[in-house]
Amino acid sequence: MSRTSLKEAAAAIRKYNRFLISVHTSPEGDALGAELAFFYLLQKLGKQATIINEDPLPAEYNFLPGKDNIKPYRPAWKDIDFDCAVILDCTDLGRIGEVSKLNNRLPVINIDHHISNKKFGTVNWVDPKASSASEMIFRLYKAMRLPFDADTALLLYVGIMTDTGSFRYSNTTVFTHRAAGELLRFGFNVPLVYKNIYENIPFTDMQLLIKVLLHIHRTSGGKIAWVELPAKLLRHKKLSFDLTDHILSFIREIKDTQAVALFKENLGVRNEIRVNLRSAGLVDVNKIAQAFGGGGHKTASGCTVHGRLADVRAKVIAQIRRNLK
Ligand SMILES: [Mn+2]
Repeated sequence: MSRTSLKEAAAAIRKYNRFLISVHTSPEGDALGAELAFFYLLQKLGKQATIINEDPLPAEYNFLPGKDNIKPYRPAWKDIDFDCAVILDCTDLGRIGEVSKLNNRLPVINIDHHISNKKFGTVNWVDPKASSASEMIFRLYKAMRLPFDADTALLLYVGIMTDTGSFRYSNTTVFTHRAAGELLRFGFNVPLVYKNIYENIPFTDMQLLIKVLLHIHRTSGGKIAWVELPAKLLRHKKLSFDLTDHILSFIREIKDTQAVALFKENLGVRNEIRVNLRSAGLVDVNKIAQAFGGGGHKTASGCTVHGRLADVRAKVIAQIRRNLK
């Protein structure tokens, strides 16, 4: 099934000429790597492309080649005449935020690897077996017989590496390693890539991380662990570095933990909580996120829930408890 939709996606890409590219808000390595590598793919085909993201690049991704091609959303972009939108790494159109206002009547090519994808596109190439959107773009290059170069190789490697937790999560397959191996031939500095993304936390952010980790709560005999990021803790932070993944991966290392939840009060919006969920494998956190209008993968998901922090937390924890194995 996915092979047919890969062909359909490739055919649609050949057909159009002026592309709008976007990814989800709070973009991370996979979203950024996939969209920039896809931007270069379109350039190789001689097409015009503009990348528009609602949120800026987190500081740890400043080393990515081509990052200046990512433009912030402005309502004035409406005047630009696109003939196709390509949305990457998104379960639904709402995930691109304000940018969705730009593509009202445009045909949409939806390229994604989330099992909860809503198939919102005109063409939907959704492959939940792919480790990452970047791995799908890798396959697209192959299918369209386009060559990689040093920049695209680095971008796709970053996307695959970050979404697989550096090749240790269950989404890592033989194909993932084969793709990474082929990309590595371009000879970029892997330790430096790793250092840039994971070992580059500003000291003040590290102090915030430690403060958060001092208040890890556990319930159900330690099977569920959770932390909160209240707005008052984040207000003074410049939000340059994305700590979410660091917090979640630290907590999931605690013995006997089956599910981890992070509750973050969104700044600027009252009573809006971003919930990030991780599972050690037994609990299906995609199902839990979907109960609150979100989604993702079986072992990593998220949702945005309206309500007071304590109420949202109680509801989500109760739902996780019902889904414990
Ligand atoms: Mn992804």
